[in-house]
Amino acid sequence: MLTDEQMRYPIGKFQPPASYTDDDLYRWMNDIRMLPGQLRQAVIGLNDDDLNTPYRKGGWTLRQVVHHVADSHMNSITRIKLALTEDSPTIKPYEEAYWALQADYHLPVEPSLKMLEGIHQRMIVLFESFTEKEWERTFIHPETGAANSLKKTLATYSWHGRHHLAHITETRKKYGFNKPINQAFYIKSLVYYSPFRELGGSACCCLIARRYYTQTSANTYSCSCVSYHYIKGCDSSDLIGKRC
Ligand code: NI
Repeated sequence: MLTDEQMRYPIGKFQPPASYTDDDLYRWMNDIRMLPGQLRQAVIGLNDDDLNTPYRKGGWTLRQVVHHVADSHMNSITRIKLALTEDSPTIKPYEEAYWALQADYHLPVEPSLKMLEGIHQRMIVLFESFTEKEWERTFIHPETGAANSLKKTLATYSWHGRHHLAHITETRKKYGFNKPINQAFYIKSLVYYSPFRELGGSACCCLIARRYYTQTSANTYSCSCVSYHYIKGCDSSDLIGKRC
């Protein structure tokens, strides 16, 4: 179990990458693809009291963490698009500590999970379209004056998502929120994932379907697929959006 101090950076601080190989970019893009589903799974079964638990003394509650990730990545995609469409623009920072005190941070986490699903789907389409020229485009952060390339931005938000995901998963371990979810609602996540590298480059398919089961009586469950991610080139298009 991590101490409060270790909980500040449960996966370590962000280290600017030493390299940006194709494999590095591919791995970070996968992190972006997976995060919305991983976050959804991380909070499943948490009640209001659980969500109002800080991940460390004086830290944000799990609820604030989820809303923060949505706000942060919303700002990120704005910066990405500014960098794509303007010549090294200076972006607008925001006061994340004060954002986390606004009324919308008391909402259930669902609105922010939905935001992240949409934002990450759009981020991935952008990243997949990039050539070396786009990866090298930059924006300026006014606090440091430094130019941030879009490939560094990808690395940063891969880390940022995993960093906050760990706040939630480690807090669940700490407080025993991992009690078996045997309530009216649970989630099963199905991942069909075939990296195109392993398929010789000719085919790629990634379908992440999340099925929600709602217990309707002692022995019956209703089920719905509510979201999925799909990577171009997959010939399993008959699976897309299929109800179960
Ligand atoms: Ni953050």
